[in-house]
Amino acid sequence: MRQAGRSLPEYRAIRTNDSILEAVKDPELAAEVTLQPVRRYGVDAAILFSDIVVPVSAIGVDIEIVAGRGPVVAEPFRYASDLARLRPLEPEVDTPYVIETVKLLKKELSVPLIGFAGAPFTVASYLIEGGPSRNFTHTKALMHTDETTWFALMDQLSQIALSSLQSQITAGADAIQLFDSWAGALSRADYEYFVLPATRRVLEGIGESAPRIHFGVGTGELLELMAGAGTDVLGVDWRTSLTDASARVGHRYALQGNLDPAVVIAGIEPAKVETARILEEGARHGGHIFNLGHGVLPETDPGVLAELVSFVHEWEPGTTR
Ligand code: 1CP
Repeated sequence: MRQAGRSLPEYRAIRTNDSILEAVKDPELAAEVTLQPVRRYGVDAAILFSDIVVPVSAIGVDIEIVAGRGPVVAEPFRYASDLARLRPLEPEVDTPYVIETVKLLKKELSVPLIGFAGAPFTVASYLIEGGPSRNFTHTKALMHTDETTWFALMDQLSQIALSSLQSQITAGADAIQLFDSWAGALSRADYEYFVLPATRRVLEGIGESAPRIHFGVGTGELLELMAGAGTDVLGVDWRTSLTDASARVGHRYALQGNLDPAVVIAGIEPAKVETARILEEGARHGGHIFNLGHGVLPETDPGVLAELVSFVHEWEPGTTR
């Protein structure tokens, strides 16, 4: 999960004033940043240090990551003519530094490495809105007024995501996560018609070459559809209990989640109570990967997170109320 500015002092110490998009071009640095939380917390997997907009930036879209805000596109995509600003991603040529970072990490890591990409809808939302958005009005306007352009854009972005993921798997990533963070903004009908086909092309394109995790925020109403896109693990945010998620998607999929990141800030005691409840629910479901329901909030105390990781490791089913 994105760490929203990363709360670790060792991260702030090695990050220069360069944008994160520059930092990921330095494989030694990107590998070191990936390793930091593994060392500090003893978590069971590492997530590559990169960003969902790295591939579109690498093929020439003028995009910056603005501190405290997120990805900002100088000239938002609005018309059919904007499609010419994208082209297929050639990972060996366009993002060799991502491949190199994965290779470096495979030598260093003793836990699995998760590679990732942004799902077509979520990346499109940044391109069309021009930045982070609350209501996604331009994105929804394009899908509802110019289907041809919308589906062509989804097609381009699905190819870009798939190529990027395949290159990470070839370099050694042990699993991949597809982030459709903002899909929860859509109705079921719009998700199914306008978004699902492109997402399915990405996840089915990966097939059995690596375990797949599919995640979005506020997607309680979309879970069955997101599971059906072709995944092994379904990420769930804290708004939907794992028990409800389990009833909706069945036992064919493992679940990932879903502690509310704000509860970690409330303190270790409330965090343990909530975590125990989640672990019980996850154990009842079967396959469960514990994590936060979304990224670590910047003001999070690393000490509380470290204690929480130990708590999860030591917990056994049936030991909590
Ligand atoms: O320079 C910085 O340190 C700024 C903070 C930051 C970081 C650490 C951004 C800006 N991106 C990242 C790295 C990142 N992004 C990772 C690597 C793992 C890690 O370092 O923790 C990952 C997996 C992402 C994925 C990502 N980027 C997502 C999907 C996951 C999620 O959190 O929902 C999204 C939506 C983005 C866009 C993005 N990049 C950065 C920000 C602040 C945002 C979100 C902006 C918004 O709210 O719309």
